[in-house]
Amino acid sequence: MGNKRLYWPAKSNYIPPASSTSIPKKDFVYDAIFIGGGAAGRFGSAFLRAMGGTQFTFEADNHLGGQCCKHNCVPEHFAYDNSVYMDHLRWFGGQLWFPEIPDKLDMAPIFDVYRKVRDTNVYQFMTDQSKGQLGIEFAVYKEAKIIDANTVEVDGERYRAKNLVIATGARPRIPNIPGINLKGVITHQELVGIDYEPQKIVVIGQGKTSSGYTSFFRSCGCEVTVVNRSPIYRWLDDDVREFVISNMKRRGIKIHEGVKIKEIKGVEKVEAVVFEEDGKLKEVPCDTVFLGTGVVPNSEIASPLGVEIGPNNEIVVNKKFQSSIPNVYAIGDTAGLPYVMSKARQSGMIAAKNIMGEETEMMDRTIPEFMFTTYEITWCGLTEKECREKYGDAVIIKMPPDKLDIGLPLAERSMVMAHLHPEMSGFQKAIIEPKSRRFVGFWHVGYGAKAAFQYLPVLMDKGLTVDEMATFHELFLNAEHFIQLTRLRAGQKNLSNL
Ligand code: KPC
Repeated sequence: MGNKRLYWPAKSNYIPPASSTSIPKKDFVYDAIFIGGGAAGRFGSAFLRAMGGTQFTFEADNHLGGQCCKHNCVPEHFAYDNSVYMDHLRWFGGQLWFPEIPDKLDMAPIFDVYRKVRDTNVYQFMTDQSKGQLGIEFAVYKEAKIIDANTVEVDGERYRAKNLVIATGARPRIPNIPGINLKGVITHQELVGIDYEPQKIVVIGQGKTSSGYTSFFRSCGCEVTVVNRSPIYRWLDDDVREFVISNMKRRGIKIHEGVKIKEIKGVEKVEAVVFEEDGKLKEVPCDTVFLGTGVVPNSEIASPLGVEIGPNNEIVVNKKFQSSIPNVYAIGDTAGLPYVMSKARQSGMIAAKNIMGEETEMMDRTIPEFMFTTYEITWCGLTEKECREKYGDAVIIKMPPDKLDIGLPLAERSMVMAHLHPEMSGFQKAIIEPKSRRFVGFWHVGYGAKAAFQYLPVLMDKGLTVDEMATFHELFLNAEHFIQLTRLRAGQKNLSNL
């Protein structure tokens, strides 16, 4: 069974104007041919062009920008934004000036709106920017076949390049569970094209993408049950995890951890999920199963080359994103973990630099991460436990302090929550290695701190101390309270928790 579902649902009507796309040259040797024009391929192509190189990018789908604007980042954030509004209306309804909302709100029209805007605005922007501003040469609806390390075949014609860059992304991992092919078993890809109204959803697997959708389903008023093989969100700091999970449960999401999924039941359509928990068989009725069981890199295209493939089907690369054949690069999700946008885009840039003769490796920076529930959860660096294990000690600055259900933190977007439901306004934590007085981790659950987490790891990697942060200028009231809280402790010779 495995990963045989390779279709790309949620079809789009967008067709780029012929004047925006290019005709590849047959009697020419490009510096690079990119296979795939998603985030990695598009940024790589743009960077190579900017450096004066020649490229051609073959895209199998109808647009550049890849899964990001089709099934991943954009719909995920759109669902999250809707989710927060619905969640807030549910908690605020009937108080202050807030109206009451119905128990069940439909999600199909939400994705209808998303698809319309995507097809007309986002795809068009991808075309216009790529061609007009960046000078990328590309063609869409073009399935490329690799012939050798310098040649691809498209529509029966052969094209040549000094380097090949494989940027074919990843697909959802479909677990081997009886009933997995029943109607109503969907991934985030099918969700975007949903044409019925789910009422009862079982989410199998709680990854960083399914987490946001889990809360979105609940915000819409669905009955939502999470089933997971192991404890969920094991990557989070313990205090952060506690706040996040307790707030999911507070909103009525049922969570079963450490379970063994036995079967997805149904005749034509999914009807229930059966799993084993504490040695007992349990059955949760549902009309939809949402899979959050990870992704698999699309590396099959490289099989004619015999490049090294890793354990999760990724093309194995070095820090220059070269495969085991030096002039064949793999970038983005095709090159394996981490499956994050920043790596996708940077890997394109790094491959382009190396192709153009500027030897470059990906810098060993701390990578910030985020996920959604009805909160934005952002982090970089170590958990408190990891800090104690590594350095033997940790000083913690957090808000709210232990056992205090107070309306803090509070800033834009958490103000009303902090006043109406103080215990739910958010949570944040900074972790300091006390001997060096350096920050080693930042964690935030709330709203509006994500942008800061693009810069905090850079400062942290440069050795940011509490004494230095105490000199920063906060824009009070600010989503992350790290600056002002740090300043309250920086005067201490021996730092203590706050
Ligand atoms: C709005 C938007 O830019 C989302 S799609 C991004 C795809 S890409 O710029 O190629 O990473």
